[in-house]
Amino acid sequence: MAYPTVVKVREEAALEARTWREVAYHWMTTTNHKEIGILYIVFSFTFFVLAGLLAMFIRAELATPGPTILDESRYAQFFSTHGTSMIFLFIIPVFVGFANYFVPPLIGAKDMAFPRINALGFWMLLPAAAMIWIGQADVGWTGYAPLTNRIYTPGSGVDLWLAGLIMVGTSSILGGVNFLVTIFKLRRPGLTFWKMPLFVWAMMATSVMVVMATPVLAGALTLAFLDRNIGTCFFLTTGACAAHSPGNPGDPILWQHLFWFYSHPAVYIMVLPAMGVVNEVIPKMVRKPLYGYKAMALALFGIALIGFLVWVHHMFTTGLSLTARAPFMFATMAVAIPTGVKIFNWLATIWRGSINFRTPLLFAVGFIALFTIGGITGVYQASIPVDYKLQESYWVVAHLHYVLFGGSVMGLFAAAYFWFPTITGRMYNERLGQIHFLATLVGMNLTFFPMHFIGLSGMLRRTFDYTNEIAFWPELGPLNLLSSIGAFLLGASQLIFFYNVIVSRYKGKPAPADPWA
Ligand code: HEM
Ligand SMILES: [Cu+2]
Repeated sequence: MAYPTVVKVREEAALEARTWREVAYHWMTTTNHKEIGILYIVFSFTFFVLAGLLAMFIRAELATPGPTILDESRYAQFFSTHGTSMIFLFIIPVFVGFANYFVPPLIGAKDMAFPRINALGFWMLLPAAAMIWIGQADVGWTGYAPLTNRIYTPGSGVDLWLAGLIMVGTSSILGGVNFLVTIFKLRRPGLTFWKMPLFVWAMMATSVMVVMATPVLAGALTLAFLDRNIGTCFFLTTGACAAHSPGNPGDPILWQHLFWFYSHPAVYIMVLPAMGVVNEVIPKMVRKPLYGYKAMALALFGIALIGFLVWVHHMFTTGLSLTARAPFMFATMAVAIPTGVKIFNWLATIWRGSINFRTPLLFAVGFIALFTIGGITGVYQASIPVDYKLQESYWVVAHLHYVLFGGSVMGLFAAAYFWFPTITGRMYNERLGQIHFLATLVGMNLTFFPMHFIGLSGMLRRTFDYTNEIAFWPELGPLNLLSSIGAFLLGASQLIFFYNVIVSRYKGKPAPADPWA
């Protein structure tokens, strides 16, 4: 009877004896969906830290008026790389990671439909990230034309940024197709769409958006690249373009149409997976079935559909006619309907549940509260006249962080704590998780809430120095300082999360069969 133990001991010895080369080779060649999921998650959190460090520089610079630690061009590079990385190298890939790990088992599949393409999608992100970080382009995450043209921004930074984003986009499309084929073709027999877990529904809606929107971004980036490098005139009206094609000039506004046709849906590409997570977490933690399953699934697709019909709300001040703009105002406000369905169904699920106040639930409820604030400030911006005041101001920075930090990142933390026991087989430290939640909640509101007032007081986003503004609006001093203090608290509180995850991964208590019983 000693035999199995001996084999086991040998296997363990073999595992320990693996050199780092063998381990590296294993991870670099794996096509297993769980391992690729982990690669995505580790990659994304690395860029959360790096882009978060840039945010600390930004807020340190803005803590007081006048230049302090950065200069103007460095500042522009930092907020651009911060925005680009947070979106394309953190939030979007991190949910691809969790979905890689969980979608196949949730639908009874052994792996993704195309495991090698899955690996390719991940490995493309590395050179892409390197290009974006080496490039340090200073054109915002939006890369507006004609700023990206070589006439205005020479050097190779923007080329690297464009090429990097084309690779990120290609990786996204490969992932989107893979999820759709997996969900459509590899479900276990008998698992109809109406029986699928809502996280799978969310990934299905997200993947439809990825597959429909991302090619438009990739195309637009390619055109901008051609404008820069072979002198085409898609987005440029001045210089050589005015001379050589007078009757057929390019149009910088065309860039905005193409960019926002992708980038508004991208907001939902970043939020629908978080909603999917909240759909899984809440029923489990309040020990009640989800209220309104079908409505929740349809609402995901409702949001995805409307998400494609609203992009012009980013362009209310570009001189389009009112007739062109008005439908987009109403369409934008209509997103509140499916979103409201979700919010009220979550509240109805929690209502009279037997509530288990553990960390995943705290972050899920944090998601509902903060995402709702971001949604409400969005309705103000959707109103054309109000947007004339808010456009390009710090109000927008407040809004976008309530949606992306309050929404996507809170949902992401709910996922991370909720699935930590499944992925590692161990429990995280509950008390540290709760402290992390509280510190994040306080830090996040302290950082971003004052930005609404900073914006209303007349400070524009992408501002490096507000010495002139402060002469007119003295409140900008204390408000900016408050926001910076919040940012340092927010940054520091993430260390609690990383400490908890790393220590618990090796030393945490073994997870019981049902960690949330
Ligand atoms: C760690 C906490 C964070 C802090 C303190 C922070 C701070 C800031 C600040 C101050 C700006 C405005 C810079 C300017 O306009 O001059 C900014 C821009 C931005 N942030 Fe963050 N941020 C944080 C996290 C995030 C996250 C999690 C995301 C997205 C998932 C994000 C996405 C963006 C984007 C897209 C921009 C716009 C960049 C641009 O104007 O092109 N940030 N951030
Ligand atoms: Cu939008």
